[in-house]
Order: sequence, then structure tokens, then C-alpha cells
Amino acid sequence: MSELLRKNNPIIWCSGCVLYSILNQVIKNIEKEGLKEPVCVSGIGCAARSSGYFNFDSVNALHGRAIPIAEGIKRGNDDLNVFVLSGDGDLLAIGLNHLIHCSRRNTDITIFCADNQIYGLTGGQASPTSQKGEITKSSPYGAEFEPINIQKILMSNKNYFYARTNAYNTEHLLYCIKESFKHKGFSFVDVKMACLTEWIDKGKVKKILEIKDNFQKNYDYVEEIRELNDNEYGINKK
Ligand SMILES: Cc1ncc(C[n+]2csc(CCOP(=O)(O)OP(=O)(O)O)c2C)c(N)n1
Repeated sequence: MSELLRKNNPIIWCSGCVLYSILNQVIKNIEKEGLKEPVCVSGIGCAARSSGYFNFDSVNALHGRAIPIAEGIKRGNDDLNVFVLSGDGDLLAIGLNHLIHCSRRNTDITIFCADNQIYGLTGGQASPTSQKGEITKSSPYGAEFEPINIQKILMSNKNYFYARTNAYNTEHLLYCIKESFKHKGFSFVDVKMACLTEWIDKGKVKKILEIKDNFQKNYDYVEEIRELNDNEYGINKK
């Protein structure tokens, strides 16, 4: 077990949840790249629980308020490697205003958005990344609106870093994590994943492995640095 994982705080995610993979790859990157003084800040949600699992300085903030706390920590001590690991609801719904302004200020922090397209912790309500038509607890007739385009929002800044990857391809995930930490300035990594419990309950898949296929078969991996189409994984920065 990595020294960077807290030993006396058992992880309480559902068994088989791919949040374990995100946690592991973040730790792997910190170890491999020798990142000094990492600090994790998160909001509230399943993904946001991760700040409690790291064996280094971390803050489990209020719902939607991870970014201003992370930004304050970074501005107080520029030597720290500050990152946020939270969910799509936490970062792109209640926390969106902070995200937009922090990206505009181009503060040198890294945001990992564990994007399962719903509010997982509270039982599966629609989030800003839910696909139009998706049946959720709060949209029984299908989500009414198109998902948010966070890539375009970030691109409205002069400088930006946006990566899209998925939690099932650990090699690509690790590559995006590495590049985002290396980037000087604000960086955002959209990590696509499923809420396993939700997908099994809904009958979307029967086996865990089928979930992985869903995040591969409709997507292409792009090597060049450029704006990504909706069905592409890669890095877009300026
Ligand atoms: C101010 C406030 N509003 C609402 C909630 C209830 N709440 C807790 S977590 C959450 C959404 C979490 O969704 P997401 O960020 O996508 O994380 P996930 O659980 O899917 O990882 C909500 C609405 C809260 N804790 N505080």
C-alpha cells in the first residue's frame, strides 16, 4: 500500500467503483514525478470523499467550494502542488462560478473532475453533464437540456488547459494527470466514468466490464493538441 494513502481511514466507495482507479493514478503520478508537497481539496460527493483518503494535507470543503479554498492555499504558498478532485455536480453545477473565475485568473492549480454525469452520492439526480434524454431520479422523462460544454467555456480564456480522458484507460488517464500537473497555470481534466451502482440498477449493463466498453467504443484518442470533438479523448491547450 502506498505511503500516500491514509492507513486508518477505510475507503467507503462501492466495490468495483472506478474512483479507486482515479485515486490510484493520482498517487502514481505524484510518486513517479516526485511532486513535492501535494495538497488535495475537494467539495462534497462520492468523488469528493477522496481528499480524506490521501496521506498528505487535504481539505474536504463545502459543496461547490473546493476551488476557492484550493486557490487560496496556492496563492498563500506557491511551492505547493495544489489539486482538486471532485465530481461533475460539485464542480460544474454549484461550483461553476468559482471554476470560471479561477480559470480566468489562470491560477496554477489542477482540477480533476470525476465525471459520472449524475449526482452519485445523493442517489442519481441529473447533473450539468447528463446527456439530453437521460432518465435520472430528477428527470424521470429524460433530461431536458444539452450537457454543459466546459471545454468551450475554458477556451474563452486566453490561456487554458483542458483534457478529456476516462477512468478505465489508466495509461491515458495517467498521461493526462501528468500533463496537467506539468502545465503552468489552471488545468482541468474531465475524467469520464460511470456510477457503477446507478448503471447496474438501471439495467444499462449487467457486468462491470461492459461499462468499460461503453467508454471506449464511441470515442477516439487524439494525439495532437487541439480542440476536441465530443467523442474524442485528448488534450487541448494554449
Ligand atoms: C449546499 C449543498 N447542497 C446540496 C448538497 C447535497 N449534495 C451532496 S453531494 C451532491 C452532488 C454530488 O454530485 P457530484 O459532485 O457529481 O459527485 P458524485 O457523488 O457523483 O461523485 C449534492 C447535491 C449539499 N451537501 N450541500
